[in-house]
Amino acid sequence: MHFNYLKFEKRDKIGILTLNRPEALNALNEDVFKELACFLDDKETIQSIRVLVITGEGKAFIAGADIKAMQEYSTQTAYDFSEIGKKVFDQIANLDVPVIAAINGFALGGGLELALSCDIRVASEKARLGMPEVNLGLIPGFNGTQRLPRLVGAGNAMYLMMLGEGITAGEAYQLGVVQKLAPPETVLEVSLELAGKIASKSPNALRLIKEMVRNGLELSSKDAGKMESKEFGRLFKEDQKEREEGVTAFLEKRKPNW
Ligand code: DAK
Repeated sequence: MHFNYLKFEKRDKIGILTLNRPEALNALNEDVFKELACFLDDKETIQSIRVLVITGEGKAFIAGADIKAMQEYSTQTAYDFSEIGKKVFDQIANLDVPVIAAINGFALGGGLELALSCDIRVASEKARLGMPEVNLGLIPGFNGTQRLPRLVGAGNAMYLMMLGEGITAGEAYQLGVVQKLAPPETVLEVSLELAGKIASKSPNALRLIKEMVRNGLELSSKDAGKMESKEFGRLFKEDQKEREEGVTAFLEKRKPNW
């Protein structure tokens, strides 16, 4: 598959997807979204990896939605942009494999929203993150108004969205927006190391953890608890090879093979 704005490579079982539009700080326009949707729809590629790492080429992760392109939007093109953007963000959030955002630089607006749709965020100590939409008379429109408060609480989310100022990676780490910091230039390396550890775990358990957390956030804690018990019970069906292998490997004092 040929892409103009994406690069993809595989290192062992880890996929590295790089947004490659550095001249515009990897800003998201419709073409970038179309390529992302196409990549994420490619089941064969996704099934061949255990973890996906998303990063940006150059000095930015993603500096937001493309502000220049927005100038020319009609009602229809704005609607199309919104539809494809939301599709892509949901594709990332619902991907069967864990997704790590390796935030190498600016992660602003739609760029931070994309990082929020990933499961874990690693950031360069020099990165700046923020939701500057309010400065443009906009609001975060790719579910950021929902994902951010679920991650950091309503007060912190309001603070970031209402002020529209960027914060340092260190501040983002303290708030819980980012789960790990890395010295500049090593963010990909640190992310890959983390991805490698995760890739050694049971793929089925990883998929279920992701499903339970994401679906559970939409349910009452009572219903979420029921859902978890049901899935936990299903792990003890006879065809659950990974659970069988994990437990057997522990008892045989060896590494599981899945
Ligand atoms: N869009 C388009 N181009 C951008 C861009 C962006 N978001 N950010 C940077 N660029 C371009 C710059 O215009 C410049 O292009 P040239 O002038 O060279 O042609 C090039 O990238 C390099 O940027 P700078 O020269 O500005 O680089 P600096 O290091 O000086 O500054 C910066 C870096 C990140 C502080 C600055 O570029 C900046 O403030 N960028 C804008 C950040 C921003 O406000 N981002 C939020 C965008 S609003 C929607 C859903 C969601 C959204 C919209 C709609 N719907 C559901 C419909 C989301 C909205 C947003 O994300």
